Amino acid sequence: MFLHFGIDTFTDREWGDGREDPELFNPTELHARQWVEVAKSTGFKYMLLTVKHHDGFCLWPSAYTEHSVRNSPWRSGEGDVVRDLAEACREAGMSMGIYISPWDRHEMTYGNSPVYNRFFKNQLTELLTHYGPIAEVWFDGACGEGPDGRKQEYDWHGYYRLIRRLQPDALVAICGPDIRWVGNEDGVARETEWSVQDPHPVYHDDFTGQVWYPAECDVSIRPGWFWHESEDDKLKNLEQLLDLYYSSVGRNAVLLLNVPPDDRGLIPEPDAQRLRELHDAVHRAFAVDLAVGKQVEATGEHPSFPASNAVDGDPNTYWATPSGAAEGVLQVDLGEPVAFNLALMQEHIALGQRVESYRLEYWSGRAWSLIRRGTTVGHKKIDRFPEVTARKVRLVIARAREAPTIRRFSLYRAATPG
Ligand code: FUL
Repeated sequence: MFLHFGIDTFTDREWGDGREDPELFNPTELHARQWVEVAKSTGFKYMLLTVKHHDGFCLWPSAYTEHSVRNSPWRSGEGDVVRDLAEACREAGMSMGIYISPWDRHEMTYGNSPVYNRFFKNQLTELLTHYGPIAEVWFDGACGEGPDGRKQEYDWHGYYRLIRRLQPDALVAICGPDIRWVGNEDGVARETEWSVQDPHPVYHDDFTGQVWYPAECDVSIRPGWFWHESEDDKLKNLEQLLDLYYSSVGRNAVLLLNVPPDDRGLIPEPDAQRLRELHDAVHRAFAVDLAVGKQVEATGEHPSFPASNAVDGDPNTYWATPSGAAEGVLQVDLGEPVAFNLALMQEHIALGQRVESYRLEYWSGRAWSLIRRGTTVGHKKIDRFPEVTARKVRLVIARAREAPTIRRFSLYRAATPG
């Protein structure tokens, strides 16, 4: 869950200019536990808070600036939103990440590169040492200074080294080496989505070979990233959110869905309600795996990794073709004609991402008929299609970079939403 919250929440803007008075920051009921409760009960895995957006206003009492919650009336300047969220996450067993904007419109030293880099690293150090484990550091790439604006050379390598030293398990996202921005803010991955990528120019300059660099899809439940009263009735509907789920999670990516707290400091009830609807719909769709435990046959089966591993319901086992065999067919006999409209596939990504091209087919009684053609699978691929009723279904892997490894092949019948 992405949480855009800050001075913009009180000024009705998307990008503050850094001249906002900290006096404006005054959430009346801020309760980070409510954010975490909403997230946890609707299936989210981690929280990512805008601890500093482009306006430079810090949600924690940074010792390096006056532009923070410390000079706000909220809790008489004694509050710390980052601490509140860290505690709520710890209690709930939820991970927490931070979005900290490198572009800082308030900070006077911005543009004086070495000085600002020191300032930025000092702020990172506060965040990475005072709040327990940080799972993700999210660096967006926005800068609206324009051609005549201040020019700051970021010390990316220095930032990464600092993060690796202080929080070795933290993933560095977007302008960073671990998690790749999918390239749009619409929550939509490509049909072909490789987690294996050429080295990222920001970081892997001197690296030859390929890197594991999976995609994350960020998108907001509302038109804007920050809360605006005028958008209270402009939430995405269930169908739109389900589409986003299938076009991100269903395409080998992570969905980072933004749900902005309001000026009370709470996630508004309509947003929470919409998340419950999404959670219920996803759970209903994937409640019964129609392929699990069914009879399978395969052409291309490694003796130690039989095809039945793909339908045994165990995420730790997988079907593999013999070494060097970059194609294979997994055929499932459902025992009787069964209706389904979703297929879910997963590769055993501990061995990399390999599948380049596949087909889903069903036996019509006379011939194999095409349901869907696909390219990449990766961690997870979900295909949606008009309902098919058949007893025999097969996954034909037509091409792979190495012997494919499939840890899951599942079929479902989802109700159409609405
Ligand atoms: C961008 C920012 O400019 C937007 O305001 C928003 O925070 C988005 C997620 O990242 O870079």
